Amino acid sequence: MKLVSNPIVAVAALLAPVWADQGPYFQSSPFETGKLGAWPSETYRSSSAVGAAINYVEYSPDCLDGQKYFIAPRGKSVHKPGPMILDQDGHMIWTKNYGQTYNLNVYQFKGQDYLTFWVGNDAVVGHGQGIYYMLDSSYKEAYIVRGANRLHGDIHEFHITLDETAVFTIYDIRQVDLRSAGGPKDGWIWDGTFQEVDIETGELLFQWHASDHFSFTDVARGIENSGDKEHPWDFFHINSIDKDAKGNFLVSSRHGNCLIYIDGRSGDIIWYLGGKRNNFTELSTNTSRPAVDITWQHHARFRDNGTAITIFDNASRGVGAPSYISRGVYLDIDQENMTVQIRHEYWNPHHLRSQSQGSIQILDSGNVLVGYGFNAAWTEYTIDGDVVCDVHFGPARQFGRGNIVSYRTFKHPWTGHPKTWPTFEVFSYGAAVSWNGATEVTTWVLQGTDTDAYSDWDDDENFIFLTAVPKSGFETLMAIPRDANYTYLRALALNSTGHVLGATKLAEWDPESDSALVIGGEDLDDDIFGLSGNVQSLVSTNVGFAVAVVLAICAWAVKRYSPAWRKRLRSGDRDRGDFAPLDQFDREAGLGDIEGGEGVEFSTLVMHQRGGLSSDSEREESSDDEGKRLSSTEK
Ligand SMILES: *[C@@H]1O[C@H](CO)[C@@H](O)[C@H](O)[C@H]1NC(C)=O
Ligand SMILES: *[C@@H]1O[C@H](CO)[C@@H](O)[C@H](O)[C@H]1NC(C)=O
Ligand SMILES: *[C@@H]1O[C@H](CO)[C@@H](O)[C@H](O)[C@H]1NC(C)=O
Ligand SMILES: *[C@@H]1O[C@H](CO)[C@@H](O)[C@H](O)[C@H]1NC(C)=O
Ligand SMILES: *[C@@H]1O[C@H](CO)[C@@H](O)[C@H](O)[C@H]1NC(C)=O
Ligand SMILES: *[C@@H]1O[C@H](CO)[C@@H](O)[C@H](O)[C@H]1NC(C)=O
Ligand SMILES: CC(=O)N[C@H]1CO[C@H](CO)[C@@H](O)[C@@H]1O
Repeated sequence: MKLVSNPIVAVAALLAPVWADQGPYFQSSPFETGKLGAWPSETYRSSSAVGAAINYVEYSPDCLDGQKYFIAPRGKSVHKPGPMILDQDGHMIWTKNYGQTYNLNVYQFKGQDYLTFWVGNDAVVGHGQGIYYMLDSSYKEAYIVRGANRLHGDIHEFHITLDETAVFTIYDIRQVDLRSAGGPKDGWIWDGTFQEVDIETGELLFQWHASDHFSFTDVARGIENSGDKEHPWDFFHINSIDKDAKGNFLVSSRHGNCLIYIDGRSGDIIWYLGGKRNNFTELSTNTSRPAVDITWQHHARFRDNGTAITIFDNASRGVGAPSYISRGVYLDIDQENMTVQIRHEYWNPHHLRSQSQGSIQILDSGNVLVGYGFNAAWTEYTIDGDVVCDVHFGPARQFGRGNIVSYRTFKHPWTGHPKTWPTFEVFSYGAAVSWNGATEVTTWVLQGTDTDAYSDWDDDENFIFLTAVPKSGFETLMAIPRDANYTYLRALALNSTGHVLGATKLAEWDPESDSALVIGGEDLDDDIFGLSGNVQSLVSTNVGFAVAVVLAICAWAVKRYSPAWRKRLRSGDRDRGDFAPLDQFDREAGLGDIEGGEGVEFSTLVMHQRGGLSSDSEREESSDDEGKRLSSTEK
């Protein structure tokens, strides 16, 4: 039998952990100007996955609620698009190369949490044709939801209702008489359509076509794309669906600048909020823009049992047209007296104008998360609208160009137990380990052995403890003790109570070699990992191991909860940006040298805080004329 591990080595490793993936930036001007790349990202030694890097423009510990962020980065600069989960510290947890992905979210279905998202062809003028995935906590594709009647699921909405059914958007080509809107008798439209289906059987429960109920003359955009068969007119532009306890639907029509409330049996429109047929009397007097003036909005959801609605009011018609500052709104509606009043507004501190996409979520903590869709940003607010954290996942210089976008942004609790092997790479006296999607790992343990007999995996005589290191992000680096002399190495993943959750395959180790020799690893879709129950007994009998695990867990807890550690962690970022503690950060010096791009106005980015809204309202007014000019010439 080999030497038993050396706890001193383990302690040394704990005191000087190496931070593998770098973690978030704080008010980094190189990040915002694009000096860190068109898509600032994290790459790893043990995995070919690419994680989004984030920059905290505003930061507060009040955002640390233990939940995860859900985005789906895509766009010209994103070379590996797909669904992505980040932890509250900005480290990636999971991604997979699904291609163009929209609307990554978490829903409960029959008591289990599922990751839901759309994948497909999004190059169909402003909408898409694809399918919806529901992944369980092991990242297995538990359900695939498709449109019924051979129609394709669209990017804009996938929502699991209170009845545990799925509702989603569809753009269905239909032939219609467009003479009422000044078009041809033999006209063609992309009809704003939605379906409600049974998730398990795919059975169609309800289907609704906008052109059966919504007048062509009630839209805010005139006929575009000529309205012939080759260029159908997207007259309604459906982009969100919710269903209330009464069984009726709330649908957002972007091109109608309104929300409509639809009878869940007849499909008739019960009321309009905003747009040309607005039914509501506005009670708000203290807001910069009335509730009934929502424009080009997204993501309408009922709140408070149908007595309130939240909307991402992006107020921007699209690329090329004048844009207005986007806001999140929380509205109180009285469906008896037909009144509406704005309870809260959420204004981004940098006055982002999102020409498309965006989301608003009320978090479990009571805070509000607004995703800026077309701009690579999200902001967490208090319920009253004060900014708590403001985060960019792409350079602000590129905002407004759509190079890095995420259709919506969400924050939820999530526990992932992947059924893959953790991936491992060894180089000289260093080892790197990661486990795509695993949320429960707190400690990595390195072991050595001289046998590669796989049948001996549950034979604890063969594996000798080398070191233990707290998990430090998506990837964790471990220093291999200098006195180690084994032919093979592997790493074990431990949770916070010291249970082994998984093990890497064996790596053949050559300390002279800088490049890795790994048996296994890399492939994110590797074999299903079947860890035998005996691995537990294998490690628990080893005294050095037990000591190290306790130390590793303590170190992890210190890192997790101690402000001092956090500070130290952050001071390590000094080289990576213009790091400065938030209270000392000099905006002029930090971001002031950024030159304006076509997108966001950088003077705005630098100078304006929440109080600066008034000057922007003036600017809005002056560009209003431009808006009118453009829409009149377009007609
Ligand atoms: C909303 O207005 C329409 C007319 O545009 C009317 O037919 C409908 O009854 C109104 N709905 C409510 C709930 O008042
Ligand atoms: C929700 O609203 C419905 C009527 O729309 C009412 O019957 C129900 O009691 C309400 N539920 C709660 C929890 O307030
Ligand atoms: C509608 O208005 C009436 C009269 O102002 C009021 O008594 C009633 O409570 C209102 N309904 C609701 C649901 O607030
Ligand atoms: C506007 O005033 C009403 C009534 O005082 C209040 O309930 C609401 O929260 C205010 N809205 C905003 C956005 O300040
Ligand atoms: C490692 O062990 C082998 C035999 O087990 C021995 O020949 C070799 O010299 C050792 N190397 C080091 C660096 O200790
Ligand atoms: C660690 O994993 C074991 C085995 O899966 C489980 O029983 C235990 O509850 C886990 N500990 C925590 C804190 O989740
Ligand atoms: C208050 C405000 O900004 N309203 C504008 C919203 O956007 C439309 C065009 O998208 C303008 O016409 C409104 O004036």
